Amino acid sequence: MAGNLRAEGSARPELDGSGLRIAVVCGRFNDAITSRLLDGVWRGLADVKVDPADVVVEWVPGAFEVPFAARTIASSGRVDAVICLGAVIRGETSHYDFVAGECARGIQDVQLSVGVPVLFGVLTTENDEQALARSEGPGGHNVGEECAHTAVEMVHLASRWSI
Ligand code: INI
Repeated sequence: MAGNLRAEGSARPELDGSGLRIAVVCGRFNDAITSRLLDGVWRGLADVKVDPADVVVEWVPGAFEVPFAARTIASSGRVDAVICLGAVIRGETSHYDFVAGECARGIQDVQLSVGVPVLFGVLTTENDEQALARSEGPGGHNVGEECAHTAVEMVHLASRWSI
């Protein structure tokens, strides 16, 4: 892939997620968007041969709750990666900044402290149009789909370096 160009929906052919156990934590807030991201996750996991029977989906109220759920699940030892989904869309107050910022910080904290890949599939956008453009259907740009591929890539990286 050249430069920073995105390759939407095109998993690297060598990615093989068979046998991996994946959890998805999905925020209900703005669920018109997060359900599209979740559809993208299912497509992306199928691309890389993850068995749907090895996938569990946990819904939480909103993006602010995502890190706690991700930490609980990642610490259980029962999954190889956690994919976090949410949609934080800017409103008229500063609430957006706190929810988006704490969600991103929390997710990074979880993966660094627990040592399990935790994927950031949380959209932080100015408006609905931007969120729709990042949660498209088959063949389009979908951050959930990208996270599914990246989850498998990072699990393999971790296993190459584990003793
Ligand atoms: N949660 C979101 O996932 N997206 C948002 O845009 C959002 N806004 O704008 O308020 C949001 N708020 C709820 C938050 O995630 C928590 O569920 C709530 O604050 C209770 O802790």
